[in-house]
Amino acid sequence: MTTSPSTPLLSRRNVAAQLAALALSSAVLPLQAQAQTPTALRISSPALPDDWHGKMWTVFKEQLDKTAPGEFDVRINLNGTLFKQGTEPTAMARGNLELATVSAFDLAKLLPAFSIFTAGYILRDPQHLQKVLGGPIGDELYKSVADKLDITILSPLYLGTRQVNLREARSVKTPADLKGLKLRMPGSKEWLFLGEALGATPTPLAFGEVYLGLKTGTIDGQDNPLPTLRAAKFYEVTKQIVLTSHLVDSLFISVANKTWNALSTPQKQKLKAAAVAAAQYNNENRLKEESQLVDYFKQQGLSVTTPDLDAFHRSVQQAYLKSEYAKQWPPGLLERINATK
Ligand code: KDO
Repeated sequence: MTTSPSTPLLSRRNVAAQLAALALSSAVLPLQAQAQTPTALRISSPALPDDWHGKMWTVFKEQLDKTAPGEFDVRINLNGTLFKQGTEPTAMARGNLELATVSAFDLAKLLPAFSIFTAGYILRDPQHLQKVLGGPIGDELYKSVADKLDITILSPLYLGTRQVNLREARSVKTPADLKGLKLRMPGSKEWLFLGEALGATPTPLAFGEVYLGLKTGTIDGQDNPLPTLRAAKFYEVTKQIVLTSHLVDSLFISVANKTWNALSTPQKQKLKAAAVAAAQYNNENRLKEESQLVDYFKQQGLSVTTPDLDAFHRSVQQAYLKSEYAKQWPPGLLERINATK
């Protein structure tokens, strides 16, 4: 058989071409595979769509769509439609949910050290919150959350400073003036204790039922930050806001470890950056709105009053320090929080 002199060259070219094609396909395949099966990120939150910590999830999604196109399938479920308020950490630990905002109250149920952030008048203001939860104290606590609860905290955020909001106006100077008042709180014992520490009769009710509760009078009041009063329209069914500023409240953007551990390092960085951007969007807007809302509520006909804040501080702090909660705070943690400037 005669072979053409060009055959070896051709076949060498063929082999080289095949090898190049192979290398290309193996480099491209994982990307194609990723593009075909984006990681599902279901978000569950009780936030209202018109509240900043509801809107921030769109910021999160848009940022991920830009930085990691086709890698994630972000689905935002607000109004507590996917999981009930407060059940998100368990759903994430069980692998039934990927992302949520969880509160210190939710975490305290499972990790008692966290109850320090459920106690009234510990965090002084939004800046203090940011320094404590965004610094070494936060990092240490997030590590135990990851180890014990199987969820990873991506970013803390400022939910706002909680104020007491009443259906009927009354004179409130000290906690004694709230005696017998049915103050709605979310339904866990940590929340109910806060209501009790304020001097009221705490009444558990889910967030979604508060408007009607205020309208019909099954509750006499509720506590929430001013932007939430606006977004949930509680000002339509209440007559007074008492500026107790009893809790500088936070939430934590969290991801299930099952999801987190399956991500590549660049994906983890992108997810965290998107959470930080979302939190920042929430914080900036919430702070700005908080500073404007007193005037707005007055225009809506509500009376906005300031009680004897020293009396509230003293009474609430004593209630916590005497409680079972304080016994579970790691030694020195309160002092470190107080010393954070
Ligand atoms: C509420 O039910 O009062 C509360 O403010 C508690 C928070 O921890 C958080 O769940 C919040 O509701 C929801 O995100 C709705 O704003």
